[in-house]
Amino acid sequence: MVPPVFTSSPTEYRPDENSEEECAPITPTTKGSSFLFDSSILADEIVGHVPNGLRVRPLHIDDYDKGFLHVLSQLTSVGEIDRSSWEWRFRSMQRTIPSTYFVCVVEELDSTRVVGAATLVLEWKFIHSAGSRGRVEDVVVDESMRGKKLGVLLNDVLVRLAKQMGVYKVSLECNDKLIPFYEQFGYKKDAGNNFLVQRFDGHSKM
Ligand code: 16G
Repeated sequence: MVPPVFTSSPTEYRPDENSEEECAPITPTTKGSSFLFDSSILADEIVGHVPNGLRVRPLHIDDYDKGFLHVLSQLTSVGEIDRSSWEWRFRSMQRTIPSTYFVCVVEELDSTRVVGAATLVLEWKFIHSAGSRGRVEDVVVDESMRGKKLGVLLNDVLVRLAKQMGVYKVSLECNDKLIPFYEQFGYKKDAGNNFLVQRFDGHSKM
């Protein structure tokens, strides 16, 4: 049985008035950890079957040296991220309360390389009884590992994780040609709703 982590219950989070939580501490489950989130959240029921030689785990602070950013660069622009920027971003994501960032990676055990990644972001709301919405982001598999269904593995993990977290919906953005791929995990075009964007990075997409 996977322990419930955060449900949509508004009673779930009750910081002690005298605690130091106002300055965004590391959450109890990640205190002293180098994982982005508590690895017990990725229990067998969430992860499912993983091919031999691989494992699915939370992002780790050492993944800076294990190819995580190289994998992300196969999705979009990553830019220059030095080690201190990496650590700052990692720790700030790790400290969110309630936990917000669930970056999951596929690691190749022999090489300890990161060969796939996908992120569930929880957006905490007032609507839906102070509930949360899930957003699936930055799903990418290293080019050397394509065709092994690691994208399916990661998406299955994130949908199960989103349900476990108690989100009222989970959504993602993708280009037209990937719609059939994502439909297999239960996503549908949201009839009548559209994704609108303004870009400030000078990139345009057809
Ligand atoms: C895709 C990704 C999105 C990512 C974006 C980056 C999935 C399901 N979607 O839409 O998460 O942020 O690409 O592209 O992985 P951008 O750099 O043009 O925003």
